[in-house]
Amino acid sequence: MKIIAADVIVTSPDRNFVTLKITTDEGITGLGDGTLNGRELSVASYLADHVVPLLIGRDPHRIEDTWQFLYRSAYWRRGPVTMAAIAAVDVALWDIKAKAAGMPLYQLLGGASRNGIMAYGHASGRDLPELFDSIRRHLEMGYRSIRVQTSVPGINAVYGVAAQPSVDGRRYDYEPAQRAALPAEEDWDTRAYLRHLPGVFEAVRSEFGPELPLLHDGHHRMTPIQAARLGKALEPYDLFWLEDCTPAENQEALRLVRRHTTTPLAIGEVFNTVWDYQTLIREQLIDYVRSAVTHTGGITAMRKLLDFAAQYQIKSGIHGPTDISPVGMAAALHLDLAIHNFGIQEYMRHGQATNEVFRQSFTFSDGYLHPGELPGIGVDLDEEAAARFPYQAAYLPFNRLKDGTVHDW
Ligand code: KDG
Ligand code: MG
Repeated sequence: MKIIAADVIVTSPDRNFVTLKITTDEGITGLGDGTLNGRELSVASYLADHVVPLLIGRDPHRIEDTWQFLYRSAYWRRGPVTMAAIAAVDVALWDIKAKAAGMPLYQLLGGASRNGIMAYGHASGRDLPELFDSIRRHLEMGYRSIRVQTSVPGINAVYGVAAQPSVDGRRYDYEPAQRAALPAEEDWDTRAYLRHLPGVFEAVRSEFGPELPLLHDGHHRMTPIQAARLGKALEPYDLFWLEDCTPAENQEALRLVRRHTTTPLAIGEVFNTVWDYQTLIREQLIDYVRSAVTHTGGITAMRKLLDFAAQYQIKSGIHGPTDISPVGMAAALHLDLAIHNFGIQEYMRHGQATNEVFRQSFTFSDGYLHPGELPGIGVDLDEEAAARFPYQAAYLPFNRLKDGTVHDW
């Protein structure tokens, strides 16, 4: 088999997505997700200008060789743009291989290790009644594990808090990227957040009881000592995980957090290679790996990363917000089903327009996702529908403290 074409499709139903479609001389096609929120056109150019010409004529079955060739032959390694582009190629090739084998991808990865994939959804509220409503709505939608984000008195706009309740899947519960020429400015105050959050979890636990798995995302905003304090304060509320408690560019910083708290820690949605996790995994400084298949070099690299984590009893918690396309999401689900050290999968749901462009076969019921039994990853792209939604500039917000200093968002 030979690759005869590779097309980069940028479409914006509800939000921007970058998809690579690889076509072979046997008529089999494969899809890969290369969406990088707010930097979509850079990945599209990296693929179209520098990767597609290298793919034509290659044997699509040689996935490991293609991965190593794209990673090493560029000379310039790693980084979100490069690794998202490599991921798009890698997932498209796995899609082709599984279609050629007539099997769903998870079968090629070793077969199912479980019946379904436990997923968590995003509940949020500006105050406790709104938060409780949002949790109840998520339970009604079938979620059995819930991420809890809340407004903080004194801060105008906080990551993860929906401004209004979602209706009929027509809008996301929370979509941070905004369609505009410039990124929006938000505000932040870590002391106010640290004062407020434990009381919120106390209220949620007393309303919903001890069983419900609860998660929280700190979104990189704390210093290590602040993160240590929050982890300790949240211990009575038995979190499933505290995510991105600090930006982990300094992996050693997690030693300090770990010394002070037994709250489980999840890190890595902005990471893109196994090297970003070396100290975190080897010293067991985290409990869950948050990388996305889309941002960490695809199935090939994620499998190696998660196998490394497995040796240290660290589990998966694959990133699955709306900026992972249905293609990236489906790829994650096949991996989730196959690996032994599965932890949980984030599942935020796409809007109606996205579901028109990407026809998916994965299912969600009673808290569990399943990738389905179609050969390949099980997602089709309707190119006519995609063409109806051209790219629109959209950016994630950024933060400033009260005195005007830029802070991590
Ligand atoms: O593009 C940024 C989002 O992917 C990120 O803000 C979502 O933190 C996130 C999460 O945990 O889903
Ligand atoms: Mg996060």
